[in-house]
Amino acid sequence: MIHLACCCSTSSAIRSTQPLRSSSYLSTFLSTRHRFLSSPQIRRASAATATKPASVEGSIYPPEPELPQLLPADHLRLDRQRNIGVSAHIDSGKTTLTERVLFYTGRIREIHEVRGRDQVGAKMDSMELEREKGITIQSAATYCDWEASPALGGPKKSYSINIIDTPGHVDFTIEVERALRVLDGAILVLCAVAGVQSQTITVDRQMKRYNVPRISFVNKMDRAGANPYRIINQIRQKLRVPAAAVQIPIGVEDEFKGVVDLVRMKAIYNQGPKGIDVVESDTIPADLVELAQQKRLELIEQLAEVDDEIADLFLSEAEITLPTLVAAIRRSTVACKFTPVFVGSAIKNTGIQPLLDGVCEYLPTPSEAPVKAIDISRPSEGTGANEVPLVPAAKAPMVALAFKLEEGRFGQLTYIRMYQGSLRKGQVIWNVRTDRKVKIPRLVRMHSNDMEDIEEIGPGEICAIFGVDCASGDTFTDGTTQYSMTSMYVPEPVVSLAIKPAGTETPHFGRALARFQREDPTFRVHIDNESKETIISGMGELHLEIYVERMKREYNTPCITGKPRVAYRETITQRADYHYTHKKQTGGAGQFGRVVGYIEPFELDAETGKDREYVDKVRGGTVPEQYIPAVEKGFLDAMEKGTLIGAPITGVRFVLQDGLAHVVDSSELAFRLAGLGAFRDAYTRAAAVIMEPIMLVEVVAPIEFQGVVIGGLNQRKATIVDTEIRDDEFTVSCEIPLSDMFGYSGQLRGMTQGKGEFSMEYKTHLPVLPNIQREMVEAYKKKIGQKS
Ligand SMILES: Nc1nc2c(ncn2[C@@H]2O[C@H](COP(=O)(O)OP(=O)(O)OP(=O)(O)O)[C@@H](O)[C@H]2O)c(=O)[nH]1
Ligand SMILES: [Mg+2]
Repeated sequence: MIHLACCCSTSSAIRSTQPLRSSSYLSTFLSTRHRFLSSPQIRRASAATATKPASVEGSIYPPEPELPQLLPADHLRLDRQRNIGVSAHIDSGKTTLTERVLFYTGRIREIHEVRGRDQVGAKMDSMELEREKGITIQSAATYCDWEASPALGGPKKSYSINIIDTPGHVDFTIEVERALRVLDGAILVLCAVAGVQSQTITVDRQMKRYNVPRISFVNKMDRAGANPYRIINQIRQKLRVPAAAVQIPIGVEDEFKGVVDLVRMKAIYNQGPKGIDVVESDTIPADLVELAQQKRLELIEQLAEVDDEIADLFLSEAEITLPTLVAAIRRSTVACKFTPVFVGSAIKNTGIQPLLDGVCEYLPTPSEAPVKAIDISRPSEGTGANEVPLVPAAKAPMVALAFKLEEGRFGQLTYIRMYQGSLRKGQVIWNVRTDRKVKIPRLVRMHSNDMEDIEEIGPGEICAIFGVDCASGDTFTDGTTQYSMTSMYVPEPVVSLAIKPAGTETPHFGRALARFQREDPTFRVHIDNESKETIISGMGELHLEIYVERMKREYNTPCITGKPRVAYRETITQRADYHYTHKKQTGGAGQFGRVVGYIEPFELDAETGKDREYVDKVRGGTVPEQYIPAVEKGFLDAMEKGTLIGAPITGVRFVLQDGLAHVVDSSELAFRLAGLGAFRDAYTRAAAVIMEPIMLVEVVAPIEFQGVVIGGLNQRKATIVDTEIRDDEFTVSCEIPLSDMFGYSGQLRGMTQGKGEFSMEYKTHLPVLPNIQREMVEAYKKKIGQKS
């Protein structure tokens, strides 16, 4: 039996994929035209054809699609197009940097600071809460045009750049995830003092997951203790990314006033109000000439490590010309083998324009960022044979991915990335997952929270459609293809809390929760069957706190919340067989369903988030076909709540092999209950364990507190992973169960006279210790016993 997880956006979409059974659909498929063929038909057909022997291949499948060609006009357009994300650890200056970019490119007239004295706030932090707290909560998209100075000289060239400014706080990591999923390149911002921090490491992982090339920007060069070379070493060592400076600072801290471009060996200064005038000079300050030469050589050496052409020239001591050097930096950056490092200070308006030139020079065009879709009309049996490269040609059949939703008062705003073909306002397009046609009533470009209407958009662009109902992760086509983009990684929630409206419950309560859940796949809501409480879960206390606050502000629904609790999971560690009969005879029609099979551990797929699988191995119709999905429903019901402590279950494969039905007494309900009962029965023999979230914690504090801080962490069952001492500060990285982290911020403050800082991110779920499991199970039994 074959499962096609074809057009899944999130793990829940994957879970709902039904097994495909009959080969009789083949005739339906063959007699239906491919254009606007309904996707269930196609899916069934693919399943059916996939089970056919290879010898008949070629005769019955749809012809392999011809790849669209990029025309000269496409190249002209794409060469001047960049889609970039700005990502980094919290507070490194992403929004401040983006504000400068918008100012220098003429998109905004005034610069407003994050938490500035004028109380206006930066353009990209448009939400009231973002402005109040001075942090980015949601990623925001914008676009601008930049007249870039080419490294090889000559007249300026005009580029259009789509930018997504992402939040740094780990609780909003899904915002980074979905931005990087659709962007071609990124600016990794680092603080010139703090360097690589815990979130930098997370963002680095996310960039690697989606193969996003990056240039690095060492910001805050005006701060005391700024040192770009230390940061470059950290990029090499902690992120394991070959890196080298392409600029060195002219002056540091208070004296920072410009950069030396090591590629062209020129000094670049910002002058005039807000650093608007870029002044270039061939004269490098005398005290920097030697350092510049040394760092230029280091750049070439680093490139020689990753690029054969430079390696050959370097070894033969041949001259490396400017065009060769620029081409090598670009080639190795685009190939994700190297990151060029720029320096600057966003707040002091220094070094931003050269960074923008770097974006245009070294980050990929949309045609250089290879993207594949799955042609779900073609069989592959997991071989990947139905993967099709998408080509950003304007005349190609349209393919776009919905990567983010926002629900406003006037309808849903859906951010899309155009991968292939063009889209016009009023056009009818196809949602591959739902198999529905939709008309695009409004097409807009986003400028943070402002929408700017457009008539048409081409491939390689980012825009938004207004008033279209769909889910995040849906693929749209023009109906001539059945291409589906793969899903993105959605981390598991780690904290949950009970919530209820402070006053009487109004429809606003449910409406708000439904909206937040639709917009944010890391925010989940469920009702606890025993306590009847509404439980919300998310990525951290701040994440949930923000939603509770938004309920009050945006829905006029102040809420009362319970204490944050760790979001535990249950899973099994060994296979267990089941032979289970659900039977009930109560006067009228009875209920009968027998199922036979086994459950076994299923490894989580980190890429797709898929954590469960239902496998139908029934032969000879012992369980009638119409009841097979009912058994799966029973299995999914059982997964919602484990019997150890009532936590959701993950990581199980449920295999149905055999069974028995009764002509009169069998029904869907009977088989659903049989599936549920069988699972619960086998669960008791499958060595089930409770899993808890383990967090990666990084603490930075003055060196004199090292002893107490490490002592405190050990008390909390930390596994120390790394410690680093730098000047008069130390950094310790460790892994700690989340349940041992509550109250840590207060303790750290107390231990370090308020000078210590820590950050925390979700790493994984791991089993709790056996004695703790016993205690938890006992406590749960008691709780249930008291209630019943
Ligand atoms: N000294 C100095 N401070 C800066 C610089 N750039 C930004 N800041 C300050 O750093 C703080 C954080 O800036 P943001 O731009 O909000 O940082 P962010 O990376 O967008 O933060 P999140 O989105 O919340 O992760 C603000 O107080 C800025 O004024 C800089 O170049 N030098
Ligand atoms: Mg920000």
